[in-house]
Amino acid sequence: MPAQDSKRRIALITGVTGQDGAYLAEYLLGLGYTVHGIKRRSSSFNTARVDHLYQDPHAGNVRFLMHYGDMTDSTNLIRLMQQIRPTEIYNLAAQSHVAVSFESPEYTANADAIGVLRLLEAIRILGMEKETLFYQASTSELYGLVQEIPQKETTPFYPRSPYGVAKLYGYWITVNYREAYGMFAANGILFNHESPIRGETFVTRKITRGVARIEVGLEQTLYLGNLDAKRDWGHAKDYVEGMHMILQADKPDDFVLATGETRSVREMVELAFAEVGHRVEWRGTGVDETGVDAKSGKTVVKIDPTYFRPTEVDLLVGDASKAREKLGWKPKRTFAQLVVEMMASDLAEAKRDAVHGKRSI
Ligand code: NDP
Ligand code: GDR
Repeated sequence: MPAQDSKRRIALITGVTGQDGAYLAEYLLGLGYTVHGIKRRSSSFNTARVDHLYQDPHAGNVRFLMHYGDMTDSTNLIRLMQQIRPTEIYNLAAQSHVAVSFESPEYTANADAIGVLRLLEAIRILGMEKETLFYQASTSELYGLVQEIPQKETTPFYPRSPYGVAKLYGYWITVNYREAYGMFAANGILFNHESPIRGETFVTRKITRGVARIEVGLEQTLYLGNLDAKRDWGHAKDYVEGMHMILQADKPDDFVLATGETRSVREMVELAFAEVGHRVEWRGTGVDETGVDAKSGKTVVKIDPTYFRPTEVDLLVGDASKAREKLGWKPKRTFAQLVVEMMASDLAEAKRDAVHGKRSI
């Protein structure tokens, strides 16, 4: 365990503007940390998820600070690390969309694989190996093509996308720097986790948002890809607590965080529609399959093959026994609660949109 100054609790979160970054920042602030986040420069606002945490830098005793940066820019990362000297780094920044990684494989590798190396090297260059704990956001996508059910820390990896392959490098370079330089560097191998602030193009949020917009009359049809993929979906709030626990362990190690339950995209659609009192019946097969509202007879789900992936991950279900036994981590929220919470949030948003409409510039 690095000789940390016990008074300093300074976290650096890359990817602070994302789903997990926002929840983790809020959680660590609640624990008394000073939290620094790296955000990307953008021509439009990209801080909506953390705006409620904003503190006026002109006021005294500011504990939440954001800095411009990018995982593809070593000089920027080294300078920020030198200024902040974090006691804990959570590397959450990534091009995190699996389908997009087939469109932008080189960029995905640069940010998601070499980006991890850049941060680890920054720690070494600055001689911070003994003062900084490092968390790497690894993923169940490492398992890819099913080798074992359920998947745990010892299950062989077989990634199925440029994203998964880039994250494989991130996983192993973290293990290597731990072994080579004695750094406290740990991987959380997290299975899918969702929330009302999940990005709108990931399937759970796409479904809850789409169902809500159909319900209020803003849209008619939800277009999806593979309905039979199965995922182990948990709640993001439980998982960010797990990230923190991984860095508080006596020694650096790698941990699976998962619920141990798996459901198909199809089941997720049925549950979301059930939340607003509709039953979906499935008709037809293959790309012609449709989901029909049992009462009105309207087609509410269609297949769009552009959402199929060149190589798919069919089934993920995790075994988080190691995290339960060694860290005392287990998820507190159920999948049913997650769907209720996401639907309530998206319905409220859809109703607002229905009243106010789209603004023109
Ligand atoms: P999001 O896509 O919501 O957030 C990703 C964050 O990374 C955003 O803040 C994004 O910035 C930032 N980012 C992307 N590219 C760069 C870059 N080149 N330089 C700096 N920042 C960048 O992801 P999640 O919050 O869901 O996931 C967090 C991490 O955990 C990711 O690494 C993801 O791969 C991994 N993961 C996620 C799981 C999940 O189910 N959610 C499961 C397992 C792993 P911007 O807002 O500007 O786009
Ligand atoms: P995933 O999440 O690829 O597991 O990666 P996503 O929600 O994108 O897909 C889950 C499954 O649903 C199928 N699917 C669709 N997916 C999307 N996005 N859009 C659709 O219209 C659609 N229709 C069917 C997909 O084919 C897939 O099988 C997420 C990300 O957060 C990663 O960063 C993270 O590492 C993993 O979870 C664990």
